[in-house]
Amino acid sequence: MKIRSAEFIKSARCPEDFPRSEFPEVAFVGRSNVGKSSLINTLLNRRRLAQTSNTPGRTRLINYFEINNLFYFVDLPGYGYARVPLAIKKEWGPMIERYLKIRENLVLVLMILDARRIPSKGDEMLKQWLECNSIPFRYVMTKADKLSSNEFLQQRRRISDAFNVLQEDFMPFSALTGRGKENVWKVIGAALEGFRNSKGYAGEAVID
Ligand SMILES: Nc1nc2c(ncn2[C@@H]2O[C@H](COP(=O)(O)OP(=O)(O)OP(=O)(O)O)[C@@H](O)[C@H]2O)c(=O)[nH]1
Ligand SMILES: [Mg+2]
Repeated sequence: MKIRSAEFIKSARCPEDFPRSEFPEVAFVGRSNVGKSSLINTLLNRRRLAQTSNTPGRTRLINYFEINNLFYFVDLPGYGYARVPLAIKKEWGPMIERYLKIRENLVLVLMILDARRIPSKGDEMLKQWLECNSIPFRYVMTKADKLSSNEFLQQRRRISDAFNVLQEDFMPFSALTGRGKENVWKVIGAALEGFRNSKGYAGEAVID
């Protein structure tokens, strides 16, 4: 994917704040500190467009980025980290749920999992919730650089068992090495193309 432009648009908390545009959007969800913002930066070849941190709970609002004047990436706050203040934890559920339910042009959710960890209760609840609400989503196993090839395969088996889905459904990724970047773009590209086709758009392709 050629990135011609990538810019931060706004931080939103409630539906009134969401952009009123027809652009399709791709959202990134997962536990705090799992690497959602880093994944966005890697995909966009930017170092600090989405703010990242060693401290969980860095992203606290719904952050919109506009790419190539054609679509949005939406960086969501993470869940499930014990040290995040209670007020923020309480706000997370309703804020994300509202977002996921209301955005008609949400073409794909990427659910980010730490390759080293077994899915948490929060991960499982989110997976079930996405399924129940027929929201299209795919899994990315990030921080793959922290495991050897064998460890990664072992972990992928454990995680896929926990979720009861095929191992192939988990895309390996590393923000450190760039591993998996092309593959994740392929999945995003297919979702964006599907949206364009469903709308009967002609002209310039989203993916090049
Ligand atoms: N080694 C390694 N570190 C990573 C990777 N992705 C993210 N990190 C590190 O993990 C930490 C958290 O990354 P973020 O991208 O801020 O995580 P987040 O999911 O956006 O976190 P919240 O906004 O708090 O929910 C940072 O210190 C990153 O440098 C990766 O693929 N490999
Ligand atoms: Mg973040």
